[in-house]
Amino acid sequence: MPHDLTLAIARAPYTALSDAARRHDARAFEARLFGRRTTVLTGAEAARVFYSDAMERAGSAPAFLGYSLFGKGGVQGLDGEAHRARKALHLDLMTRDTPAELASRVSDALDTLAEGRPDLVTVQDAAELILARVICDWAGVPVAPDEMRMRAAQLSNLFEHAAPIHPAFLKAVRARRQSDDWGASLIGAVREGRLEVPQDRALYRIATWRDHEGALMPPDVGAVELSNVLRPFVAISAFLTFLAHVMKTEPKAAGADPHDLVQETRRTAPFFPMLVARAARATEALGHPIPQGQRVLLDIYGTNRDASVWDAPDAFRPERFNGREVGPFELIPQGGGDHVSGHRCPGEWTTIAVMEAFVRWSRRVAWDVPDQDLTLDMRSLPALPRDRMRIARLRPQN
Ligand code: HEM
Ligand code: MYR
Repeated sequence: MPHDLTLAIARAPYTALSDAARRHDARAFEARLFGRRTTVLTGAEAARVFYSDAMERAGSAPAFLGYSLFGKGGVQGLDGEAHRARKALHLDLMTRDTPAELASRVSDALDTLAEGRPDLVTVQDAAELILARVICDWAGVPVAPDEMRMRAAQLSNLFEHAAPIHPAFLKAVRARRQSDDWGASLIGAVREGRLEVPQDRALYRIATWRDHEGALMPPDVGAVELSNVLRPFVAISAFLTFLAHVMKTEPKAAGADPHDLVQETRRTAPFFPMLVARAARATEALGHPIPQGQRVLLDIYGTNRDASVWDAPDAFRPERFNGREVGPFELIPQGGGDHVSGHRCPGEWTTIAVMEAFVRWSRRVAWDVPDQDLTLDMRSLPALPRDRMRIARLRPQN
């Protein structure tokens, strides 16, 4: 009887899979999850199998994610032709200029924040509000000034409480319902001409997009895809919090090249712990057989710390990225493999650009770090610092 990992994952969502791999002395092994046989894959070599055409996504994600983070009917759960077509919608929204444009808007908002010389800022909360404002404006989604805080909290609740290991999960469920209602009414309003949105904006493009069979998306599915643009952009806030955190806790952050610092932070931050798929046909990984229909978990956190790829994987060393070519399965905080044909995150370039803008901004301003709990809450997803990274006496540097 394979070992049941359910409790271990609830206790240590980031490290349970690589700990189990060490115990099995294998990077592909069978375990149980909620009583069901599950293959666990960890490390760059095994990750390649997770992205092979033997895997499918439909119906593989745990049901709770449909009520929280992802909603129902979105690109994350599609396969084959339907996935390719829907993915093209997301990739088309990300033109060559999009990452720089979004990063520049965030950079301006950060400068405005520092000009106000606030005494105390909680990086996580301030970033969520700034990012929500920027992405709604960019996407053509109208939000009244007095509504903005509510929408930012709603979008944040989708990813901060997505897993039911905490009573706050109910916040995510409520946020999902509100977000789906909001999105469906926006899409209806655009389709009926009650809301005028420029044709190049994400809201308009999603509302009028037709699939490979020529059909519009049902409004609730359109709402899920709209939230797939708004929510993850707001989730970049967690990476900005992790950046501010390493700037305080990691001696090597100070002089690092911005790109290297961003990559090392993405590699090490406890953010998206693991992914789920199912074997569409019998296959194998590193000699370990995977029967058809079996659930398969990919260990994201452990793969980013794969010792056969990264020297001293637990050490924070931005310079390891200097001049280094990174393979498609080696650094997978936002998924691995190919962005077009696979499920890899279409927002990866935008995430990197916004993070780099934050690093550059941090070097134009000064702040103090008041006493607080800087430990990461490793049982929460994402595992933010417990006090959400408070900074004090934020000011432009002369
Ligand atoms: C997919 C993480 C930012 C849109 C993914 C996946 C991960 C991820 C782990 C799944 C990969 C897979 O299933 O193989 C993150 C993290 C982000 C982030 C940690 C930063 C906080 C963004 C941004 C956008 C975005 C900024 C868009 C504006 C999406 C979409 C998918 C996706 C639509 C589904 C793609 C598919 O199923 O084909 N992301 N992402 N993400 N991400 Fe991101
Ligand atoms: C996004 O919003 O799509 C990207 C960032 C969300 C990170 C949320 C982390 C919680 C993920 C739970 C995954 C459990 C997989 C079995």
